[in-house]
Amino acid sequence: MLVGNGARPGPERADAGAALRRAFPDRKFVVVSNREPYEHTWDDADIVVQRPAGGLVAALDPLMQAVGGVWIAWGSGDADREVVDERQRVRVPPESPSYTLRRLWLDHQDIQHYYHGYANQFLWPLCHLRPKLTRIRNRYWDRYAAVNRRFAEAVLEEVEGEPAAVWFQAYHLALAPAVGRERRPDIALAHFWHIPFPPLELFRIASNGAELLRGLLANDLLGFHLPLFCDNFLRCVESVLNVPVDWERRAVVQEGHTCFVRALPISIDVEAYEKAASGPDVEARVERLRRRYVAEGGLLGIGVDRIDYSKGLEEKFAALDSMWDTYPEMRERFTYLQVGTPSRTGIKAYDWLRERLEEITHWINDRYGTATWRPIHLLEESLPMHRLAPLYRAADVCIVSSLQDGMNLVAKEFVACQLDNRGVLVLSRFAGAAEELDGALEVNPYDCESFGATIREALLMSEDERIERLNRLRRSLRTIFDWMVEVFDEWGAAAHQHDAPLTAADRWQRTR
Ligand code: ADQ
Repeated sequence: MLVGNGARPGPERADAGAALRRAFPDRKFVVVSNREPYEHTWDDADIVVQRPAGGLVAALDPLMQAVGGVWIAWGSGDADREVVDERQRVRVPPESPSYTLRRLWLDHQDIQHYYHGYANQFLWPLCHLRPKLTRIRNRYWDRYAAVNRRFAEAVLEEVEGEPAAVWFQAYHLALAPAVGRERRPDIALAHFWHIPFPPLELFRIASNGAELLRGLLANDLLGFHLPLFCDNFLRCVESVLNVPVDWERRAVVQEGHTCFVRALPISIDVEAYEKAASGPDVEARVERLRRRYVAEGGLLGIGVDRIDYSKGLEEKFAALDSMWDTYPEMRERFTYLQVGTPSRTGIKAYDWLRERLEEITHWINDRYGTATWRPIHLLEESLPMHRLAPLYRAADVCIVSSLQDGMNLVAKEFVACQLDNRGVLVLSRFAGAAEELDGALEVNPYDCESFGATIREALLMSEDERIERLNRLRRSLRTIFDWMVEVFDEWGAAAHQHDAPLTAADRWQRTR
């Protein structure tokens, strides 16, 4: 049950587990991702367990706890090797072990070329429409292919002799499904891509594009956030592989195997955010936060992003500059707090962006700041949920300025935490969330003057309009469990009825 707050009731964790069991009653369930759900690290002479931040891990871990199975991921903690058995496995969570974490080891070259290289300096900029930032290097591709093979080998070891359903996550693992399919055609395979898929004109930059597409087509179900990304993928298949696409069913049939391509927009654990934003302690914290950043009667804006060029942070700061410049009455009245987690450090485009943001922050603060007021606070930290939720609740406006974004979970987290009906969401039209959430003020982050004017409009909005918009936002907010139920229903249908006529789910999907 959701805590309330006008959000529509939706499925719960148990429903997601039930949907998985309905789809695959007798199969071993395996999740494969680059990041691991638990990391063991040294703290002086002790080994401690950390849970890396991130929406997906936070959502899939409870599901795995409920249904059991194996999660295969890169063992990235410096004490990870100390706790695994001879098959590189450890039972998690440590306090009540309920599923197996199988770790895969990456050496320095793997991390440089597979992870920082092909995944983050080729696929990421390509999929976020930034061709100039792509780096094409043979060594990146070679390692990407080799590490994908190793992930697939690990899957095959884990499911040896057993029927299985294997779910790959994200763009790090495009090739692994094909290796799995070739060796074990009976396994049910699905993949969720998590980021946009580029249009054909850009995808043609990928020298190994055909292999990427073939890798992904080995799945029974391939999920993207938006129908646009499905269409982009299917056009690439048609053109690059010269394989016919069944546009009616959004499917590709090859040698008797069908890959269904579906738009399955992800969400958050709404109830968990509502809870983290509730209670007397949180109320006191919200008051303290407001006192710290804004004067009596002042207004607080926030943004929460990884420091990544796809998030449009420079554009957001340009819009804030334009707003304080054009509307001087907003100076000293409105303060902006940007929480930005440093991300992918060591990659030039990321290090450079971080420096630029610090520079722009100083520049704006010098230009408009006074002895008692600092316009922008840039907090380069990763905050746990119990600190993020009160911040969302304390803000009068949350600004999401993505230049390209598969979905954007921050927009949804902000809506879930609006227990005081205080906040207005300013949301880039280029975030996938803008397709789904109804009630945000939409902006074009490239148009800094109108973006700045919209921030002001959000801050001066009447209470009636604010509440009306928040109610619409809550009604359009689905939970991560809606997403899982949809994924498992679609996947079950895909795996069991490759060439069957349209299912009810197919028909429903096509009306979206
Ligand atoms: P990301 O690009 O990482 O995810 P996003 O969807 O916004 O983007 O998720 C970020 C997550 O990290 C959120 O849960 C947020 O709370 C958290 N986070 C960000 N900055 C933080 C900070 N400073 N401190 C603490 N937490 C912070 C990719 C895609 C998205 C897609 C998701 C899920 O790029 O488009 O929505 O995967 O599919």
